[in-house]
Amino acid sequence: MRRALFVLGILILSSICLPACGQKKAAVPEKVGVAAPQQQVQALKVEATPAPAPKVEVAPAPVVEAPKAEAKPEVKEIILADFNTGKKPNNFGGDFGAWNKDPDDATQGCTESFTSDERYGKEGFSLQLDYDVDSPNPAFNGFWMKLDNFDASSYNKLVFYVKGDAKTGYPARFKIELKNARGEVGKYYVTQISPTWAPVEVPFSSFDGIKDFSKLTEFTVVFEDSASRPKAGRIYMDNIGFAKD
Ligand SMILES: [Ca+2]
Repeated sequence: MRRALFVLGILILSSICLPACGQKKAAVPEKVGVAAPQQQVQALKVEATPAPAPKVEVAPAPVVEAPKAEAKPEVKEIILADFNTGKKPNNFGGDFGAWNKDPDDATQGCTESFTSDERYGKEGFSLQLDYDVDSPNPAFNGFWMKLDNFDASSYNKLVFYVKGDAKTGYPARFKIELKNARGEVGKYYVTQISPTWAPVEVPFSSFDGIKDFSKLTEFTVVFEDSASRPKAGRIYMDNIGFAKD
């Protein structure tokens, strides 16, 4: 009986122990055999993991602005005298002519005439002024043009073209004046004289002695014995007017 129980106990233990031992034995090669490929797979996976793309900072393209078309200031201009008819009056009916300080002094004087030989532009005439201030007496003379209360308040400068005559000689400077109905006389010295036509622009603010340009009565040119060298010479003028820019 004891033996039978012992055998039975052995059988029971065997039934419990043997499957567990079998599993242990089988687990050893299984762990070893599976572990290596897993590491390889993991290694491969690591290798296969795509590296993050390096961030390449791209500098922003410089903003290139299209060149802007330069807006030309609108120039408003009116020509009072282009002398293209070759006779008086001016374009607005204003009379003009030469004047002399002392008509009785034959040694000095100024005369006006028209010429197509030295005109500014392709047609018509220009104003020719021949002056002589070579006198034993104080001498000055020049040119006048009536403006008939012309309202120039919407403009801001007097404009004209001037040219000196290289054959006769011409002054380095001469005086111009703008007079108004208030009795103001604005003065300015022109120095842009050369043997070629030169544009002259005199801002109203450059006239000394006049503030009101709403009723202009006269424009004058003055050749002075103190300022004119040579004391006798010739200039040409054309396209006298007003402009605003
Ligand atoms: Ca002309």
